[in-house]
Amino acid sequence: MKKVKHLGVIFGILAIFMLAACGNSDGNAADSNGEADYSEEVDYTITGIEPGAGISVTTEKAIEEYDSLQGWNVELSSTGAMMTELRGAIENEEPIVITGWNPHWMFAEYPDMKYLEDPQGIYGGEETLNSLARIGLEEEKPEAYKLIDQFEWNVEDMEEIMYESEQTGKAVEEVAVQWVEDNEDRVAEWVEGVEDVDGVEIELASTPWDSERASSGVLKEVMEQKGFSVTVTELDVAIMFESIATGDADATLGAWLPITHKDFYEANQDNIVDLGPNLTGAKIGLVVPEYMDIDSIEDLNSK
Ligand code: PBE
Repeated sequence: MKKVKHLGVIFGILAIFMLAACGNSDGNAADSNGEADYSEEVDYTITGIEPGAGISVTTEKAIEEYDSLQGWNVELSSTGAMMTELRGAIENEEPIVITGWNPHWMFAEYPDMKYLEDPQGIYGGEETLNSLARIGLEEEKPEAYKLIDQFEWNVEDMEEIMYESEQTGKAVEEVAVQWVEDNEDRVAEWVEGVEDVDGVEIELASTPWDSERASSGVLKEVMEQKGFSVTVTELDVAIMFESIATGDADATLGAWLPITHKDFYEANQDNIVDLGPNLTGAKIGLVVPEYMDIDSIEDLNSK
């Protein structure tokens, strides 16, 4: 009699589990349509990067603007930690929503990922990476200004350096120096009409991401070949903009515009010289693995 009772309880529990899993063979959380409720599975959390990053600020805005993201939060830590969580999720085919961008090696390493559509355009469309100079650089160090103004390359160049560094474990800066050696024709265009100098000092402000380690590393090498003495300093995005505006630094290659660094740009735009894009076709947004059966930020569910 006792045994039978227990069996009844067990069957009851089983039935509840089977109902919960209905229409969802993985047994994961399901919404009222019987589809996997990824939002609940990821605990309404976007896996993000460093707190000071433009993409982190933009993601806070997305959480404010999208009904589907009400009650969500973005977990801010570091790019390295986000990549570790992404790897773990993909290995187990678990859902994850990350803050993603190009240029980066994440899409070379994990090709089966997609940007979620962003109908409200919070993350913008195509981003450019702009070069900014301090006011007065053109007059005081014209050869530096000219070279920085002539520097431009593309997403594939930058990603090549980033991916090789990731694969080989070599520092991005070291791979950048090699890239300069291997791409003489490209470099020749940037230094066209630039006279050699004798130890003119240049302070390049940068940010702590491999994309900017690559561009700053390439420019530093090219400038040093022309006789400049270049220091690259990695700063928080906000400080990077301020350092150009106050004249503490001469220039940066790392302004992601018009969206990613919008607030920082607008706060400083009267005190900086915008030399325009050194790279076009960059992008930021929310990224998920292909095996997640959603296409848009609006396919997520509020808490
Ligand atoms: N990023 C890469 C940075 C700039 C470089 C997109 C992560 C950001 O500020 O969001």
